[in-house]
Amino acid sequence: MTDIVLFNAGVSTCSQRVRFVLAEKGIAYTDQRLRLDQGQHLTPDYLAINPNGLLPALVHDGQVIVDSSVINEYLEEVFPTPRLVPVQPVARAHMRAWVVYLDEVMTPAIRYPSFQQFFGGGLRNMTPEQRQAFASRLPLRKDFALEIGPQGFPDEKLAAAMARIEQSLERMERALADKPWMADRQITLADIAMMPSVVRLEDLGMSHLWAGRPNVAHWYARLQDRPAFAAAYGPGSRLGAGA
Ligand SMILES: N[C@@H](CCC(=O)N[C@@H](CS)C(=O)NCC(=O)O)C(=O)O
Repeated sequence: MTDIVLFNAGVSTCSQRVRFVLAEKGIAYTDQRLRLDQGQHLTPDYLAINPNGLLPALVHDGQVIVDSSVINEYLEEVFPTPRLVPVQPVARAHMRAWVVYLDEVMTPAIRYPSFQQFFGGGLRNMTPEQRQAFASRLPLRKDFALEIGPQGFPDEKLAAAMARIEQSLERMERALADKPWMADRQITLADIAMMPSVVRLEDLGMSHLWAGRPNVAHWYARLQDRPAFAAAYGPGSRLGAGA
C-alpha cells in the first residue's frame, strides 16, 4: 500500500497535468490543496517540501518529487500501466522534446495573459515597496512579479508572449497532421504537458486561436472526452469563460 500526497491548487496549470496523469493511471492519492492567493505555497512548512515555492509537489512514501514534468515521468516509471510514454525510442524522444519546448516556450508565455486577466490584481494594486517585499518572498519568480505594473504588463511583453503561444499552436497543428496525438498514435505526456495551456487559452476567451487550426480543435475535443479530463478539472479548476 503506497501513500501518495499531491500538494496542488485547482487553477494551477502544472497541477492539472499531474492530476490528469494520476486519473489516467487510476492512482489513489491524497489531494492536498493549497491556496496560492493566500500564499500557502510560501509558508516554511511548504518550502521545506518544495524550496522553489511552486506547486505541484508529490510526496510518495515520504519521498518528495517536484516539477510537473518530472513528477509525470516518475509516475510513469512507478506505475507503468496504462502507458503514457511511447514504446519506440524515436517517438519517446519526440515526446520529451515537446515537453522541454512547452516548459520553455508555451508555459512561461501563458503566464502573461493569465496574470493580466486573472491573477495580477493584487500585484497591480501594490505600491512599489509592497511589490518589492512580495517579490522578495518568491524563490524563483521575483523578476516576473516585478514586471507587472499598475496597468498590467507592458504591451511588448504581452505581444511577445502571444507570439510564443501562436508558435506553439502552429507547431502543434503541424504535428497533428499525420497522427491523433502530438508525439505518437496514443496520448502521451506531450499532450498532457500541452493540455493546461489550451484549457487556459479557452478560459481567457482565446479559443479563436484554434478556429483556423482544425487539428488542434479535434485534439482538444478528444482530450475532453477522456474521463481523466473531468477528474483533473473538478470544481475550482477553471477560470473566466471556462468556469
Ligand atoms: N516547472 C514547474 C512550475 C510550477 C509552477 O510554475 N507552478 C505555479 C502554478 S502553475 C505556481 O506554483 N505559482 C506560484 C507562484 O508563482 O508564486 C512545474 O512544472 O511544476
